[in-house]
Amino acid sequence: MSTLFQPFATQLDFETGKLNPKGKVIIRHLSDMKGMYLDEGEFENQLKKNPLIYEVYNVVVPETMPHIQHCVTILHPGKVGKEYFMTKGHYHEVLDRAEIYFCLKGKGELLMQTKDGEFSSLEMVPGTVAYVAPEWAHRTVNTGEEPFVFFAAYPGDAGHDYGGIETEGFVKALVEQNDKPTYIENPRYIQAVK
Ligand code: PAN
Ligand code: ZN
Repeated sequence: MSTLFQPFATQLDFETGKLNPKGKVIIRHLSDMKGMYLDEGEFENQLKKNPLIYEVYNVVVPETMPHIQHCVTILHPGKVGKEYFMTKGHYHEVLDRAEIYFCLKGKGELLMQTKDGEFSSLEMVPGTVAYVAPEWAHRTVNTGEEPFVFFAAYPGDAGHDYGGIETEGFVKALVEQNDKPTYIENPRYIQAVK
């Protein structure tokens, strides 16, 4: 056998969104998202039950170039007050690394922003292939009533910078108003210091 990295395949179950083999699993509960939801009282209330918010199944490949990281996220339905369940969101540690999101199941929104405070969002339904361009932070939000499942692929060395979003927050938040997902300005958003 050559010294080259060997090709391999992973099986994705379209029903559950899970991978086989499972790879590296990341499970985030509400308690992992302190300070991220607008309604702090409702956040504290729901901490008693500490619901599962999302699961990420990562295929294990080296976190270096020229490899391609790939994974599936299962974002569960629910709300904290009026605000829909969402991922933490991040910039890539190597800021100019892009990413592709491919929606397999459920529905949601992909929120993106730059360090200059520019904001963009895309609706995600099964079949949507979204391009997260270089330098855009990204967060997903489940606006539906079933799990929102998407596949992602990104350069091996991208890494994740969560600190930026923990400090800044997102420009906008997605809340239910008159039974519809509605964007509102996030009063706690602070533009990044560059
Ligand atoms: C995705 C995300 C995944 C979970 O695979 O990592 O959806 O979101 P957070 O990482 O923000 O918790 C991705 O964008 N990877 O780069
Ligand atoms: Zn990413």
